[in-house]
Amino acid sequence: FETERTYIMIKPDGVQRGYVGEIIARFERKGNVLKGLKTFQCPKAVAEEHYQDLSEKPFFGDLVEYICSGPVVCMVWEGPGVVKSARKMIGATNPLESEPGTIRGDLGAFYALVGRNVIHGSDSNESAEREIALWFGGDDELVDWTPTITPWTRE
Ligand code: YYY
Ligand code: MG
Repeated sequence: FETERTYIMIKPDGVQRGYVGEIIARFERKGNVLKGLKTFQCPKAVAEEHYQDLSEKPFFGDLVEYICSGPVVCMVWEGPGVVKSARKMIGATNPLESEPGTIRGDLGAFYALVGRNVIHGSDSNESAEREIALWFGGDDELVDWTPTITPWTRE
């Protein structure tokens, strides 16, 4: 597995319901490395750019409004194959269809609303780099570090 980065964001419902710590703990437990973290009140233009591929969808306006409805928590996680493993940990888009044990399966099914699904994770390496550049102001907002335990955890 290649060491790579992904963009993870706790959506306003996840923040309001107090799941920031629980979600961060799951990514840490998996052995990923936290390279960037901030709370952010998203302006409409950023949400529109983030979801640009969905701009023709009927739910686009609601989606943008929801992402801007309260603070989000923006994160960059690094790890081997983390783009795919994060998507697995997050679960299916619709919380009612996400498996138990996934973040959406465990924390999202509260609503039975596909749009309120607690968390975002990049769907490819290209999306990850685009989204990191969009949500973080530049490399000064990220820290390049390696945990001291790494020789024990990686071949
Ligand atoms: O990557 P993921 O978040 O699992 O789903 P996407 O297909 O990229 O859609 C982004 C976002 O849009 C989704 O998390 C909820 C919302 N959405 C919706 O409100 N209604 C749909 N039918 C599909 C997606
Ligand atoms: Mg997506």
